[in-house]
Amino acid sequence: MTASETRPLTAGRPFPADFLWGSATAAYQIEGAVREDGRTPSIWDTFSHTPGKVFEGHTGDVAVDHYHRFRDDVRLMADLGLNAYRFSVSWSRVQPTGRGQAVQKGLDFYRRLVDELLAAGIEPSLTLYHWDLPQELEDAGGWPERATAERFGDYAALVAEALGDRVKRWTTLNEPWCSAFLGYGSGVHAPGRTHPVAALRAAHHLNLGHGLAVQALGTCLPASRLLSVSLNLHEIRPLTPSPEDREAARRIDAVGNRVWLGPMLEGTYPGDLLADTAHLTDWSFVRDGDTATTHQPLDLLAVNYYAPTVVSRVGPGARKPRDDGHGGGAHSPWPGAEDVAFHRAPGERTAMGWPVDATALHDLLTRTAARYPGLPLVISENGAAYDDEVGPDGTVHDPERAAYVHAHLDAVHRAIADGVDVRGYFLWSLLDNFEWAYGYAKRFGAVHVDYETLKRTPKSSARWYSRVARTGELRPPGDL
Ligand code: IFM
Repeated sequence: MTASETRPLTAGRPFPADFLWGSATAAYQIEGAVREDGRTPSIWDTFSHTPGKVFEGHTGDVAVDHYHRFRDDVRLMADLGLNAYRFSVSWSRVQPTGRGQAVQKGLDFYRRLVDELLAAGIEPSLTLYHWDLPQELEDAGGWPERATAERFGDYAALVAEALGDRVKRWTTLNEPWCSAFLGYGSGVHAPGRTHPVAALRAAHHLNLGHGLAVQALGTCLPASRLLSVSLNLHEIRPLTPSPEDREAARRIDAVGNRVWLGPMLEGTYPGDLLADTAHLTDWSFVRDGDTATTHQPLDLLAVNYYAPTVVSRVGPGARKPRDDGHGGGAHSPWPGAEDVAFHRAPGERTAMGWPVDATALHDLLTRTAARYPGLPLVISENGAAYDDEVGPDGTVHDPERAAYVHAHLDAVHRAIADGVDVRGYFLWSLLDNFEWAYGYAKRFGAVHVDYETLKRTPKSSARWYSRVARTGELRPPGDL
């Protein structure tokens, strides 16, 4: 029995005193103001304006207008008692062509945002890249090309020079798996390309870009900096204990998780990944010295978790369920795993159709900590979409979201009790926002946004999370 299993389930669960209680967002999902102050299109502007790519043609043109309302949004966080906020910088707002001079107005926006956060006692946590590549860099070849990684290193230096005096917590990439494999493999994300080799090349250049960015941040930032990367690590479960299904799990672990963990944290690509994809590429785009560059010291590993991945192996010609929770489509985002089928775990689901399973988060944290001892973890995203409605009295009652977050925070607490060093939790998301290919149809916010008026209304789950953050103690939603 582990330490965590000996606690009574009804007791309040105290978290470490310096635990970060945050919320998270990303630039394209909330900012709007896409043509203001020198910003130029990113791949998501182009993609969302391409008919048929995003639900009902929704775009991030206005999003939730955070660019103009950031002071109100910081006040909302302060009112909720949060002590940390994770946001991303829009590359095309601060360096519109993806190279060369910075645009001061763009940088000034982030300076004002950070100053407002610091004044409110909220620690900023800055992500350099949350999927919105400047379109000009995509036109030059995008992430499948090495030059994009080099540009990303330069961009990291530019942002660090501008904000390094104010921001201590820096994350290079958010969920590079989505950038590479949904963006260039299945094509359900921008830029919408569908070639497995382009996706693998993109993965390597994202790893390389990460390494170059960490080097640049190390040079430009004071020693007190904390550097990380946010990975959507897949907690993979074989459908049955059969050797075939375990082999399917191994393949997905290789192309879902170890394609990042290997080069970033161990300085090498996993041999089994190279073998699984040998029919597609010889990986000659990885040059001598690259995996030394990708392998840079990090202060934290940031983990995004929503749901487990259940897989089985299918024989040639068999019907293959493709419900991996990433939008389906004709093209697979899993190169080298062509004979793997995806299954939805039974039981409760969120509005995304994703199963609710907090035990998988505990397993993911303990397994990751065992593999990388001494590297603290932070949950940089966790949360759930539900079909929230505004009641006749103007309030939004979302008990399912509070229950989801409670169960996952309980899993984090159990992991900490079991010896895992988890430093914080960032709820995805602060606000309802543009959920990529789903447009505004899926609401992940703790704060409801009326998309007609842009009015913000904290949901009941936000009030519950606020009590947890203020007291530093987890209690079930019904107890508060
Ligand atoms: O909205 C996204 C976010 O941008 C990245 N992680 C998953 C979230 C929910 O799909």
